[in-house]
Amino acid sequence: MPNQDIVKWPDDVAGRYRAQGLWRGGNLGDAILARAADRPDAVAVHDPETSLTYGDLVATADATAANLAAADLRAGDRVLVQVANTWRFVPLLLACLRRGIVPVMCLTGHRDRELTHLAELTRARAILVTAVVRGTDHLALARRVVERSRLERAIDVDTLVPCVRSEGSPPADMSAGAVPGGEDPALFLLSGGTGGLPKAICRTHDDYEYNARTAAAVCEFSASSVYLAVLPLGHNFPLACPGILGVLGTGGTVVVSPSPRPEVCFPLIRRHRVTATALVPTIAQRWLDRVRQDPASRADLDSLRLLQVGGSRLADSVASRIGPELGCALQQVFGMAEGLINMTRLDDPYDVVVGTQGRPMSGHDEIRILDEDGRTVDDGSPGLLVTRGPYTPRGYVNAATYNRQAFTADGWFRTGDVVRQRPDGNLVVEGRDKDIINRGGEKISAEDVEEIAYRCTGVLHAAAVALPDDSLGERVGLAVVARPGQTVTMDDIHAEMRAAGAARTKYPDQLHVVDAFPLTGVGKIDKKTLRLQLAPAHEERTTA
Ligand code: OOB
Repeated sequence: MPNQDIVKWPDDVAGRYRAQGLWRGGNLGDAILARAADRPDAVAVHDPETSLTYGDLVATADATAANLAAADLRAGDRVLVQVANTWRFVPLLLACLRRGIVPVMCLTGHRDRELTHLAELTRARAILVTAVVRGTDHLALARRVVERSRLERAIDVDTLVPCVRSEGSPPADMSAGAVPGGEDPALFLLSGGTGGLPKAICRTHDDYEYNARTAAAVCEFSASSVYLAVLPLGHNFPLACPGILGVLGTGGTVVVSPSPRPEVCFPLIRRHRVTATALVPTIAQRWLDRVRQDPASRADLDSLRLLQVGGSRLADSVASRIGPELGCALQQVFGMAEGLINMTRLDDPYDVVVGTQGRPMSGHDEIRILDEDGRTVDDGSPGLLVTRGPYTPRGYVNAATYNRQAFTADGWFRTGDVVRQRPDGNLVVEGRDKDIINRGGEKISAEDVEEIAYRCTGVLHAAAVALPDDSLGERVGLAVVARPGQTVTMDDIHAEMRAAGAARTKYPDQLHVVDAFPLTGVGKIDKKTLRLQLAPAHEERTTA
């Protein structure tokens, strides 16, 4: 059985989701392109270089599917995808979905260490890459990973995804033959959560289609919506919350931005009359700064109706500036690759939009807030958020042992987030109970940073912690106890990071050599106290 590494929803629960019409049993790619036949001439995708109509998109996805088949990739195969933000991502994704080839959504920041791990974890057969991204030769990287892993080949997406014009002809039907769908795997998202290297989350055709459709409904997307995809396209937020899949599923247009910089995004918004986009708080802040510095640039944002912000905590003081300074509505989104998406609603009162991270997007989401003993907290008290629902899978891929920790016996996912629920149902994220660093929305496992730090000969003990950062929200702090008579410098640590082939975002931003770590009662490193001890040193940081 090829999918034995995947945890399915229990049969009775799946049956209920189907009976309620939440899960529709089809192929996600087909569902997303359902509107293409009615409007082959409408624009589906723009990027700074190319525009594709819905007809072109189907024709291009079709040609891509043929190229995937020619590369001997078949339904059920898994492929690592490390693609830059360009138009090619969209037909590539649709081709994979319609052929049942399962993309594993890697980030362009991933290097040898993460890619090799993901290849083994997911038992992927190939890696599909944009050859060069911001000066990094990803094809060379991919070839190196092929040599060191079970991967059979590296393929440049420029050759895999040709631009095919449909010349107004109705889109061909690619769906002939057995098309995977329903509860089959559609794609794997990655979790940067706890426990070392990234884990994979299998999202099915049914659950992800429901995810994109529900988010699009909450955000009131329609055929006139124009969505600017700014964040890395393989991330759940720009992909399906509602993102690319949500906007295409309603017949709208996606504009792909190669960069989050306001100098790049603002002209794209103006040129394509963008109506909605999604940002992490760090980038939202940069956009606000841009408008403050150059008030005329605000005119570029005229068409923008909705700015979604999520991925890490948006400070109330920044939230309150978005409406008045950017001239669009704010929606806070508190989501996760593992499923549950919370959103403030478009007609929510000001205090909800500015002061909360919203509530579950579906009435079928179940949430509970628990104390450390697993009991529901008193109303309004902070506690650990757990969740189940029609788009929250019941386990990570190929992670039986870890799943026993991350999920309760009755299938609730432990998010690791500490929240409180207001009487109006909205959640406020108060903190977290998981050992990660949320660096500008990118999640870094403290354990992985420590694992590499321990390779440094001078390091006796290592602890990575989140430290405050004015622009990123959090930065990677590393505290070490040196071996007697030895020194440890930032250069030593960075050299180990390089030797390990780790993603650049994991490199510590700040290093502290301390005499000893504070310990908890049971003798574990007390990271809460350590963070407090290091945070005041914020000003004297050593920056790489
Ligand atoms: C999104 O997904 P991931 O998988 O990169 O990260 C999930 C984690 C959450 O468990 C939480 O710790 C944090 O990121 N987070 C937030 C937040 N949104 C996510 N913390 C505070 N406030 C928020 N608004 O980050 C993600 C996925 C889909 C949509 C939006 C975000």
